[in-house]
Amino acid sequence: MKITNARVIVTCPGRNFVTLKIETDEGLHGIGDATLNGREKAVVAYLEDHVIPVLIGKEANRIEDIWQYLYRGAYWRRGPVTMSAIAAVDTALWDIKGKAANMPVYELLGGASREGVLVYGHANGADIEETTDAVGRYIELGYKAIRAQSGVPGVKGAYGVGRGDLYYEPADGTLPTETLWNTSAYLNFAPQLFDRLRRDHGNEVELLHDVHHRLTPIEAGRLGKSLEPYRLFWMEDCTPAENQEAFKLVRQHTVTPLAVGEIFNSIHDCRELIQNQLIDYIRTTVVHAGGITHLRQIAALASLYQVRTGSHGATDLSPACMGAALHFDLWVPNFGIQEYMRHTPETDEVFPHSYSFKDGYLHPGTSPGIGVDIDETLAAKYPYDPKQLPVARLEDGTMWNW
Ligand code: EZ4
Ligand code: CO
Repeated sequence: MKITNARVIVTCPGRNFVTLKIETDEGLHGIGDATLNGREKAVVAYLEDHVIPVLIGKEANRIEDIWQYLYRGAYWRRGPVTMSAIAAVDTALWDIKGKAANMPVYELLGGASREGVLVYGHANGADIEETTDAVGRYIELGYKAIRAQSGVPGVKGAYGVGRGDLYYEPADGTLPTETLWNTSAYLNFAPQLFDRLRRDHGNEVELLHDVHHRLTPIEAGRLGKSLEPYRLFWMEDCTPAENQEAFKLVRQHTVTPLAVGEIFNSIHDCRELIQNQLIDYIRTTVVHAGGITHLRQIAALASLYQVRTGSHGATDLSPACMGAALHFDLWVPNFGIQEYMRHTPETDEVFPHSYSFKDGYLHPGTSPGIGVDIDETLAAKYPYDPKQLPVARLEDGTMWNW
């Protein structure tokens, strides 16, 4: 089965998505997500100028060989642009292989290891009152695990506070929105938020929190310690992870479980954190970390150290990524949890999919392949709308981590 054609589809049904569609001489096609939020066009150019020309005529069944060809063949290894482009090819080829075998991708990987994929939803609000109400609504919807983010008194632009709680989308400006950050106000506030959430909602629901790279290692240790009474499922991205040794300091001070990795794109980014058991959950996902082929290597490494998966699943990851991730999650032995932010109804229409939510779990469905397609006619009605992620500064003007 030869690859005869491949093209990139850019669409903006509420937010921008980049999708690679690969066609074969047997009439089967597959799709893969290539969306890199705020940097979409870089991946489009990478695919169109450098990847698609070498795909034409290649054997579509040779997923591993094509992965190695694109990875080694670039000479310039790793990086989010390269690895998102490779991921799109890889996902589309797994989709095609599933269709050729008439099996859902989780069957090709080794079959289901569980009945459903535990997901966490995003509850957020401008203050504690709004946030606790939002958590209550997610519990009513059936969620067993909920990420809680709240506006912080005195902080203009705390991370994760949406406009309306269902479809939070941070990439909101043609030029980056400037937000302000105040670490001491946040460190003072966060334990109050979780104290209130436990008092209002009890101990059964799993609560998660994303620090979004804002703290230094010792501040992260202090936050983790102060949140211990509220038994978080995890504290995410508590400090930037370029310097992975920094997590030793965090670990020395807290037993709050740690999750890192949504901005990682290769097993080499994860290796030190995993091998030194400095994290509990690895958050790499299909689209930004080289596809299913690479993600399973990361998961295998993690399994040696009892680190479990907790893949990124924000709205900027398209339904094509979500579908592929759910097949992976249903199979992977050391699964932990999957992030799940609902897409807008317009996005769901552009990407018809077989995955479904029930009682706090997602199931990828049993359609052959990844179970997600793209309606190209509908996609063409939503032209690309350039948007960038915000930036953050401290109150004295110093650039900080958004
Ligand atoms: O800010 O995906 O855990 N989820 C997150 C996300 C990221 C966005 C960036 O594009 O941190 O909401
Ligand atoms: Co995050």
